Amino acid sequence: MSGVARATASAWLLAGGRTLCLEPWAIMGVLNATPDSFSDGGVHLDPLRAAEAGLAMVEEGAAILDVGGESTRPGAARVPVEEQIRRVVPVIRAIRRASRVPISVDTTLSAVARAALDEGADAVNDVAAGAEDPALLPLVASRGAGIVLMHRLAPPPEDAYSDRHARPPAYGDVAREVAAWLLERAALAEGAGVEPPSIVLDPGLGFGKDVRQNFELLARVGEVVALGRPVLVGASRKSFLGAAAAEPDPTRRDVASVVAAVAAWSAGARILRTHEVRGLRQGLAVAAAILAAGRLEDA
Ligand code: HH2
Repeated sequence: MSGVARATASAWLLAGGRTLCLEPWAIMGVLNATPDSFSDGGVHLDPLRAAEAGLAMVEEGAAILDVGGESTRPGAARVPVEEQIRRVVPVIRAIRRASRVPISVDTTLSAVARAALDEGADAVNDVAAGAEDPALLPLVASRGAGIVLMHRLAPPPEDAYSDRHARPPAYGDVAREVAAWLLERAALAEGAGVEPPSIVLDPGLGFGKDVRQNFELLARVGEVVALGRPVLVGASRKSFLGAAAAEPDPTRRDVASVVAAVAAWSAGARILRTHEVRGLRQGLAVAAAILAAGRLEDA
């Protein structure tokens, strides 16, 4: 595990001037208030139970909870604004009653983001990087909220699982193109008034990439880190891991997910999005202990 890229920012600026410490890592626990998410669909439909599950993730080591009301799995139907709000707001409200843990809302729509921020969410996780709703980046700027800008090729109805693309999505050099696109989106976000320390970049594993392209992106995530912004990686339970590990059931891919997240962390990604917090925290802690022991030997 030598040659670790140093993450250049050690904190993420959130709404209200709060910051999320990114060293040595920040685990983002996934809380999907959806009936149809690819691995936890239907698990968190009751808002109080969802909040309890979120708080349990915090106990296990999550530094931030990502609450979503629309599945982004390939082929998923779009969920209307009102329904997304109906799903996410009670969950955020219930978490907020019990805890100050940072919360991001996983949405591409400004109306959903606004409702979530009004309930005390701190950041917006936009898998469209502001490209779907032109009001989203100005909203984030006006609230001083954090923003995740993720790369994807197409919205979910037009996408396919990594192992089911009829032909590889067209990239010349996948890592270079993703990094260049994220740089453009970050400049656009800043142009809309978003503070630079509020911006996190995400290569969007599983979104418009086939199995090989996802692994290449993961292997070269240091090139996204080199852009000088905090980087989030969401590999958890995704189908490209299932393809390598020969595991068709997403809920049985948690070990594969830990290995992928630890690899991303070793390359400098600091926010790791996961459905299963405990195993990831253990994996990261062991990787960090190995690194620290290596440094002692050098001294
Ligand atoms: N992946 C998913 C959803 N949101 N956000 C970011 N920033 N990065 C990701 O990689 C990412 C994301 C897909 O995972 P999940 O939320 O579990 O599934 P679904 O979209 O079916 O709800």
